[in-house]
Amino acid sequence: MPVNALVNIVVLAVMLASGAAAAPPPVTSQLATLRAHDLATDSVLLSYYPESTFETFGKSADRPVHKRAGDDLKGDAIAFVESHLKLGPDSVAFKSGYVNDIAKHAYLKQVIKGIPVANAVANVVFDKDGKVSAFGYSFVKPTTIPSTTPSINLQEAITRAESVVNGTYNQHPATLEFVAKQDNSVALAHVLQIENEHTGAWVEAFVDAHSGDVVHMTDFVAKSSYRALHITKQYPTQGFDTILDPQDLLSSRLGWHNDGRATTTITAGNNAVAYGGPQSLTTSQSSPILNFIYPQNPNQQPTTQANLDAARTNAFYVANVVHDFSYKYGFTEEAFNFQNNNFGYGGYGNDRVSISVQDPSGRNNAFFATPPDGQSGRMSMFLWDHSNPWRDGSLENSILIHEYTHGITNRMTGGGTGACLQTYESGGLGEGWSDAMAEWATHRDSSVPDFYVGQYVTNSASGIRRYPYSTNPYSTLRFLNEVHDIGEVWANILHNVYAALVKQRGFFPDARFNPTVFFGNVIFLRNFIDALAIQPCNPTFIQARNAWIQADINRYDGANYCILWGAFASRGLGVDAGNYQDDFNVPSGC
Ligand SMILES: *[C@@H]1O[C@H](CO)[C@@H](O)[C@H](O)[C@H]1NC(C)=O
Ligand SMILES: [Ca+2]
Ligand SMILES: [Zn+2]
Repeated sequence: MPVNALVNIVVLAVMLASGAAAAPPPVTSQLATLRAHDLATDSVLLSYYPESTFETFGKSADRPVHKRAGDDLKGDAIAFVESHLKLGPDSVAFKSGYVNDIAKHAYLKQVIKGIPVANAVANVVFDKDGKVSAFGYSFVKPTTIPSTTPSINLQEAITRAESVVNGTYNQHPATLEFVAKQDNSVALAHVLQIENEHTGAWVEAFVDAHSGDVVHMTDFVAKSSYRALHITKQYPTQGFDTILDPQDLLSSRLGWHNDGRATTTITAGNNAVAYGGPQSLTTSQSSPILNFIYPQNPNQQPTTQANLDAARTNAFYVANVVHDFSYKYGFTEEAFNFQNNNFGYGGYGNDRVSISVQDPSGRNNAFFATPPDGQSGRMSMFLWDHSNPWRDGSLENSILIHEYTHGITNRMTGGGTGACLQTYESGGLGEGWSDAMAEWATHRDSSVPDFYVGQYVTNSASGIRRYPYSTNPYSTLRFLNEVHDIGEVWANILHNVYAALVKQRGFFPDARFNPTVFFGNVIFLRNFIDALAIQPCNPTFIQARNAWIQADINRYDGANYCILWGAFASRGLGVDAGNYQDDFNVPSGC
């Protein structure tokens, strides 16, 4: 091994955290490239994500055409990236990809000396004619490359990661990868997953295979650090319904209680399992005739058997409904969704969502952990103690939808890795999409009232966000370094996009079941889901907006171009917005 591999000591980006305070605020320019992780060792690890470049090609005739004629997505994508970025052969590896009704998506990784670079990725979108319609990449040109032969073995790396993360290696197969660092070097790393059921931690740790330091981390858990606000009494505004056969058999082929191997009569099926207790204890409730009628008694604690059963039933119902309608709009097996059995339609199975209702590991919160395709998403729902009796997060649909949507956005951005919404800015987009999806699901007609999250669980009129929807424009990001605060800005932008589309294109009440009609609320969710697959890894607000514009061109030939631009521009994301400066201009012709 060359000597310089040993002396190339990794400069760990660790800073002392002040007591219990959260990670240090990044300077604005780093919102899009960094994320701090608090470590068990009372220090902070700054993970670096090379900035993504994102090109969209609209419908201009001279956009890049791939050079091959075949129907070989892998070969076409590699050929395009290598030629477009003028790279030598063997610089790019295909990671995942799929074809849907309007586009072909390929997700790739940069390769150096035969080893993939975990955070240097690319995605190419081809339209039906094989023309490139979008291209995102975060490739690097490192100045230092260590030896590709590890100096420390996997077992040592596991021991190191377990102590730094305070958890246990979960036996998911480890890999050896490069990871690009902020100092323009790459580190050779053992990449392995660490979990801690008691703290809810679930990360992918990158342990430098030469120095033994943890140099990078993927956090699979989208944390919801909800704000506790003043408590004003409020009753749930909607009563319980008795819902018959809600499963959509076009999305869930065998219904909600059959995974192709067995039929269940409990809250367990192909898309989700909901049970009371911690994540390790996958029990579920039994109901002999699929008759989940458990009246909730609001005057008793949520932990009574009847109330727990009501909560499990509701969590199972909501997760399956979101599975079914998001499937219709493109979150399919091939697009890395959550199902045990994929019925031969591609993607990895055995990853239904595992919902722990009244999970004892936390309170006044909820989590969703999104590991890569093929490992179950984990939704942890907690009790809330702002009132007496306490309230159950699993009885507030908006919180369930918010959490499940973390799974959708984390899986669809970047091709199923769960590793592409890691920066502050993209993490904030993630929170925004989750609220926007929860809002989308509530609409029953063309009115667009203010939207609140968490009114029930907090027993307060204002809920858990600072505003029902934020009136702050894009430039507010300059002052924010917390993903939920950033998410409020994006959720509000999408709230305005939704309102503009519904105003111009009308409202279709059966949108959950029919994504093919041309109505505002349908167009909104189409572009929402389509854009996730188009945008680059760790997108910025600007790139997320550009992916929406391109998505509309791909599916609707840009029919909503000016509506979208008008709405984005109204919140500061106009054509000349950038560097956290607002711009309110729309393109000429709009
Ligand atoms: C480490 O994990 C244990 C549970 O496995 C927990 O009790 C403890 O508080 C954790 N320590 C830190 C510093 O997070
Ligand atoms: Ca899957
Ligand atoms: Zn969230």
